[in-house]
Amino acid sequence: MLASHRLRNSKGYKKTPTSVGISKKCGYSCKISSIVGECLDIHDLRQPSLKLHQSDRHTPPTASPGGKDSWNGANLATSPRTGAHGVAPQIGVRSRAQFTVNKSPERLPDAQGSSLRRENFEMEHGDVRPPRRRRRSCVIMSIATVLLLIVVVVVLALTLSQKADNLKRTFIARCEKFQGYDCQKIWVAFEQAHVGRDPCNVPMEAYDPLFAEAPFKPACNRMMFWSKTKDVVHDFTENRDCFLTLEDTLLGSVLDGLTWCGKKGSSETFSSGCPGWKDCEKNPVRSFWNGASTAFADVACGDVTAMLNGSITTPFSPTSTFASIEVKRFNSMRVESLNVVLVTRKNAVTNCTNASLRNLQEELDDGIKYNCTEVAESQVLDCSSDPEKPCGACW
Ligand code: N1C
Repeated sequence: MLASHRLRNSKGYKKTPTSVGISKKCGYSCKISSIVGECLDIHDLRQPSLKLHQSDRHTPPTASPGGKDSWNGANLATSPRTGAHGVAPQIGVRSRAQFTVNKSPERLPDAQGSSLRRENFEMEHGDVRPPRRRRRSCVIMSIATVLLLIVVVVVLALTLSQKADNLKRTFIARCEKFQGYDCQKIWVAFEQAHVGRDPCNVPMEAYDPLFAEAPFKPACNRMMFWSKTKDVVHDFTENRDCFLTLEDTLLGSVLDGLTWCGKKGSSETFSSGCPGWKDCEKNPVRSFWNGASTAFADVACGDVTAMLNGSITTPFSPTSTFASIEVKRFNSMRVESLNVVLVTRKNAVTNCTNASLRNLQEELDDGIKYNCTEVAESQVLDCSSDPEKPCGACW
């Protein structure tokens, strides 16, 4: 700090320091060997900042924690060339001031004192001109940083566009497993629901053209609804044909597990940076599932099944899609009964007498019969893995 203070305040140091210049300043009255000390004694001690310097000049410079002096980055580490606290001259720094100092030690009479004076001098003069080498590495570092930034931006852009491409590829590939549909047309109907829109302002109705393109067909007595049992129910329906979930229909299947959204002013579909399920109510994913669940429940008919989770205290949660949308859409003109399969584990916390299930019964239209069966998860899994077993025997 002190050195930096001196550098800024001493008019002598602002000039390019040379042995000749300093000698002239001394009026040739000082010897080259005591150039630092005596020059200052004669000319500069009237300046308060340099009085400080004078009194301080026998004090070795203080190194910052990184081993660098804080004002010019000079290396203050012990140097074999300059002694215990010597300043190692920077390679490539060729100010004449340094030349003078480097040459002078043999001629300095007072070994310790002059060595310290020399340190101060070298510290203060060695780096007055910015070293060319440091400047060069600065330029190289800047170029490298800019290049790195460009690479990062390009990679990021490619990754994002690839992700969006992946979404379309997945959509089309899943869609093509269903025969008799124009998957490109369905993709376009899907896109129009969210592209160019605020991702928090996509209403359920935005998907009506999509639902019109691939409508949900009634599958009486085979329709399976679920809540908080996604894995076990799909494990079951993947292996057995006797039940059909929303994810087994074309639209449910193409979008299952995917995330998507648009952005205002953009014609793209994004698959990252989209709002989460609870971030805002009208996000494109939530609106799709709400719309699809409504449409799927609207066509429910005959005996309907719902697989609920017996390992949680509220298997019929009022905030679930099943409770808040589907059950409300079951119409007694079409639906004869709702059969709840309560999937339990060893230490089940819930059974068919659960309070939330009583709420479910009350929610149902009069005229829709209600049944509840507790079924061990292992029994459902056994049934999933044994296609020969008749579905009626599973619970
Ligand atoms: O809120 P939930 O269950 O009760 O919703 C399940 C219910 C099912 O009967 C489906 O018909 O609602 C329908 N449904 C899906 O088909 C579906 N597929 C994937 C609702 N949500 C669906 N998802 C995702 O599961 C959805 O993105 C959301 O995150 C969960 C909701 O599952 P949940 O709470 O277990």
